[in-house]
Amino acid sequence: MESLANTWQILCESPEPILISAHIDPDGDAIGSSLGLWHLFQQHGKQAHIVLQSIVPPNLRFLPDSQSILCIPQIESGKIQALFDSATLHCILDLNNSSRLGPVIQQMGDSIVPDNRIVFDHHINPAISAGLQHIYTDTAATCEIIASMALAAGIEPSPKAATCLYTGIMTDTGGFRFPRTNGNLLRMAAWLIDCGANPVEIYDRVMNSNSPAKLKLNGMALSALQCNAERDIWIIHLGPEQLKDYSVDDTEGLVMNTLMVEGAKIGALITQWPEGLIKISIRSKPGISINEIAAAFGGGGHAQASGARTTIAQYQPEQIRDFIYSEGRKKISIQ
Ligand SMILES: [Mn+2]
Repeated sequence: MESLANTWQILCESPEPILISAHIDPDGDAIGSSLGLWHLFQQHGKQAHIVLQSIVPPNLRFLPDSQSILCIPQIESGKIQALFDSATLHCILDLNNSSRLGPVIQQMGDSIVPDNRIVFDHHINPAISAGLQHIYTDTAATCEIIASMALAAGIEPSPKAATCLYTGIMTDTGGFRFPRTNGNLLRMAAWLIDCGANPVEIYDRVMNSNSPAKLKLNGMALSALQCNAERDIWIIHLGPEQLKDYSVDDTEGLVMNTLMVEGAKIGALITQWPEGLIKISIRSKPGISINEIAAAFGGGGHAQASGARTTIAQYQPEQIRDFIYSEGRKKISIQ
């Protein structure tokens, strides 16, 4: 395994353009790490393009140069294909299974040989072939890894780069509250603030950006809270009728409501969409690992934060709920 400093050297010596991708339905860490790395390349006069399956969520569009991100729904796919045809290096961020790139990017990415992929990620159970893998499951965010690379390479991130990297660290730690928030992470965040990230403004732009409709959806989710007999697993299930005016992006973060109940050890959000998609998000308290529950539905993620996508053709939401109750109890009992 190369050191992060050596990997930066490899990146700097790579032919241009370099492509950067992160996961479908990008969050603050996916967008922040992609743009953070892109800005580090900018500082070094290196030509790079960010190509994503999904569009940038509205609350992350304030990030410097987010409008330069090339998203499949917004760009003619031939242009993105041409970039893949001309690029020799693909940086893959915040995912460790190429299916998480999304179908179009995954397929286009196949034109770049695995040896010329570099993965930066912090999820468990990697299943991706890449020439270089910087997968550190003890880090809080991919942005932390990119910032560590800058630090190791002796680069001071520009204010724009620092803003993007700080954002991903803040969002993936739920504002420095989730596991893996430690002294090193806070020192890293402090360094990014010293480099020009504004923590107050970033929090305001990312978090205080809900539409009234989204807040009402949150209200609907709170009203739908249900639990098992032991009252330690709390689940929100929203059906197609409740979601018909919303998108998957609108449900981001709703699952956190489930762990706010006193005594809750596992929480889940099951959303059933009008077109048949079922999205599952599962969270747990430290010491309880729930990624295997998500894996049972073809998903994955972290020990304490996992998710999966399936369809109504495969599972009824009630089956999923009951499975989470029964498997969740097993996880809690072995704690
Ligand atoms: Mn992440």
